[in-house]
Amino acid sequence: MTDLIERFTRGPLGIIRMTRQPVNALGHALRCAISEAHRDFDADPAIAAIVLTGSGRFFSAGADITEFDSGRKPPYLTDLIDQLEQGGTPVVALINGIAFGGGLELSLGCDDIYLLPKAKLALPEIKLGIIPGAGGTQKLPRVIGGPEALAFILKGDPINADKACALGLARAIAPDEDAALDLIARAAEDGLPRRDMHTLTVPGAVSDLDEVAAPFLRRARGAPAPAKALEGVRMAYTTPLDEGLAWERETFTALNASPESRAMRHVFFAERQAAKIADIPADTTKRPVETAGVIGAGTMGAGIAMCFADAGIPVTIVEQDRERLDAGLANIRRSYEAMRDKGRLAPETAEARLASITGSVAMRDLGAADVVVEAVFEAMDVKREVFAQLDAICKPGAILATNTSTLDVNEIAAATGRPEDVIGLHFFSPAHIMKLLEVVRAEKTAKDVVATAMDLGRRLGKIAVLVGVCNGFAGNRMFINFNREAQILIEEGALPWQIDKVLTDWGLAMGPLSVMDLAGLDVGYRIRKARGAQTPYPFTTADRLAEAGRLGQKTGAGWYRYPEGARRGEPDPEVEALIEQVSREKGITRRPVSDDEILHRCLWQLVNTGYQILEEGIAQRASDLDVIFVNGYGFPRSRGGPMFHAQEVGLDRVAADVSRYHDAHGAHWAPSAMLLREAGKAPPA
Ligand code: 3H9
Repeated sequence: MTDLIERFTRGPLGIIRMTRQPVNALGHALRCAISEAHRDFDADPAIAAIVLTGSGRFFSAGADITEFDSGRKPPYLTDLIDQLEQGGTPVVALINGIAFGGGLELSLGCDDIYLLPKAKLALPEIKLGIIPGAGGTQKLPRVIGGPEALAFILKGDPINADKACALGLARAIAPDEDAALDLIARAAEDGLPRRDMHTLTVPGAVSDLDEVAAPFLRRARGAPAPAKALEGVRMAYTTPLDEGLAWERETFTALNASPESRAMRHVFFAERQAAKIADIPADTTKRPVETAGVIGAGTMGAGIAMCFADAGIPVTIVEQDRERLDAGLANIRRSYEAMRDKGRLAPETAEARLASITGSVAMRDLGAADVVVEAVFEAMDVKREVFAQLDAICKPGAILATNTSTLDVNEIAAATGRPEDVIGLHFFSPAHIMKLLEVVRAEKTAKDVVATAMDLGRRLGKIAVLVGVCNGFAGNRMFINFNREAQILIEEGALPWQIDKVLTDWGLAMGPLSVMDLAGLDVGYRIRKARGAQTPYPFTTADRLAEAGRLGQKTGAGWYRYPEGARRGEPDPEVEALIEQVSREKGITRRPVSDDEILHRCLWQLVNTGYQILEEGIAQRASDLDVIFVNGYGFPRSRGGPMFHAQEVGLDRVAADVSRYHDAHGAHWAPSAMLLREAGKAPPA
C-alpha cells in the first residue's frame, strides 16, 4: 500500500484501490501509480479482470485542479485511459462514491461500470469554465445518448446510482464491495466482453441537441464552455471517435487557459478557503445543533426555517400572533407545494419537510432549541428586546443568532448576559435559495460558536463566509457604495437603463437599478431616512420615486415601468424627466457618460471598499469578498469576483483610476491605503 493506491488480488481479480487524500484527485503521482499497477496486473495470466475502485466517500473527484496552472506532466489522464483500453485484460470500474470529471471519464475507459449505493456521478467541468477533456463529450453520448449526455455535461450536477443505471451508464448496483467483487468475479469467469467505443455510434438525430442547449447558452453570460460542449456532443454524432477526442483535448486545453476558467478555478478554491479561520483550528469541538428556532415568520424568517427543514433539522418558528404565524406557515406550505408540483421535490419529501416545521406564538417554546435565529423587524430596540427574552428562555449553550443585515451585533449581544453565545447569521433573500451566508463574528463571540456557525452554514447547504461587525458587514457595505456610485452617475448624465445594461452585458445577473426595483424602493428609503442624510447624497431621485409610490416591481413602476405585472422593466420617459429635473435642481450640467466610465466607477467602488474592509479586518481575505459577491450578488463566476478581477486587470491601474476619481469626484473616492500599498503606490504598512 502507498498513500496513492492499494493493490491486492481476490480470486481472479486484481484490484486497484485509489487512496489519495483527500478526494482521489488524479494528480501525476496517482496516474503513475495506477498505470504501474495496471501494467503489472495486465501482465499476470492469473488475473481475469482488473477492478479499479476508490476509498471512503470518493472514487475520484477527477483531474487534480491544482495542476492546471502548474503544468501537467505525462502520463496524462488520456494516456492512462488509452492504456486501460489497449491492455489485454478487461478492466471494471467499481464506483464506490463520488466519481466526478476525469474520475468518471476514467470509468468510461473501462469495459464496464458497477456501482455501490453511494455512487454519485458527474461531469462538473462546466463549473470550472472547461469541458470534459478525457473523453466525456465523445464517449458519454455514445453510451447514454446525445441529449442526455449534453444535459449532464451542461448541468454539471451529480446523479445517483439508480439514475446512472437507468441511463445505461452503469451495469448494476451492488449492496457492498464484497457483493460487487463477487458479481464482477463471476462475470470475469464467464468472460467479460471488451468495450470498444470506436464501434459505437450516437443514436437519434443531432437536431435534438439545440433544445437541450438553449437555456444553458442563454445563461452562459459570456462563458465560452457551454457552446463548446454543444459543439463537442454534436461532433460525437458525425465524427470518428479519435478525431472527436483530438478536438476535445485541444478545446479543453484552450478553455483551460482562458481568463474565464482561471476565474472560475479561483472561485472554486476561494469557496473552500472561506471555511478556514485563522485563529480557530478546523478540529475545534462544535456545539451540537439538532434542533432550531426561528423568530419571525415573514419572508426572511420563513425562508430560514425552510433552510433548517431542508437540512433535516427540526425547527420551531415563533411569531407574535396567530394571524402572522398562519400567514408565514401558509407561505412555507405554498413554497414546498410549488417545488413538489414542479417535480423538484418528491411529495413525501415535501410533506416530511413541512412536518419538521412547528409554529408557535410563545417564545418559551424555543427553550430547548440548540440554535435560534432572530428575523424580526430591523430596528435595534426590537432586536434588543427579543435577545433579552431569549437570554431568559434559552438553555445554556444555545447559539443566539441575529439575521440583521445592518445593525451592530455587539449592541444586540449586549442585551443578553451571554454575549459569547451571540453571533450574526446574515442570510440573503430568498433565504432557502441563496447560497451565501455571512457569519458575523462579534467582539465577544466564543470561538466554538463561530466554528459551529460555519459548520451549520455548510450543513444548511450554504457557503459561509466569516465577517466582522460594521455597517452592512462585507457584502452590503460594498454593494451600497457600488449602488451609490450608480446614483451619482445618474445625476451626472447616465440613465438607469444604460447603467443596468453596461453591467449586465459585462456579466452581472442584474444591474443596481433593477435590483432596487426588485427589492422595493421603500426598503432603502426607510433605511436612509432612519440614518439621516449623508454627503454626497445622490439618492434624491430614488427618494422621489419612493415618495411617489413608485416602489418597484410590486407597484408596477419604480426606476422602470412594468406593464401588467411584467418582470422585465421598460425605460420610462417620466423617470428620465424626473432625473433631469433633479440634476437641474442640484446645478449639475448633464453630460454623456461612457459605458467604460460606468463600468469602472461601479466596479472600482466595490474594490476600493473591499480593500477598506480588509484593512479594518472585517473580512479575512480578498478571496472571501469574491465568494460573497459571486454567491450573494450575482457577480459572474467567470470574472472571479471583484477583487480577483481587479488583480487580473492590475492593481496599479485600479489604484490610478481610483486616485483620478478621487480628484474628480471627491472624498467618497479616497483610495484605500491597502489598495495603494498592494498596488505598489505606497510603502508597506
Ligand atoms: C477534470 O476532471 C478535467 C477532466 O475532464 C480532464 C482532464 C484531462 N483537484 O470540496 P471539499 C480539494 S476537472 C484538486 O471541501 P467536499 C479541495 O480543494 C475536475 N483538489 O470537500 C479541498 O482542499 P482543501 C472535475 C480538489 O467533500 C479538498 O479537496 N472535478 C479537487 O465538500 C476537499 O474538498 C471537479 O470539478 C480536485 N479535483 O466535496 C470536482 N476536488 O482541504 C471538484 C476537491 O485544501 N470538487 N479538491 O481545502 C468538488 O466538487 C468537491 O470538492 C467534492 C468534495 C464534491 C469532490
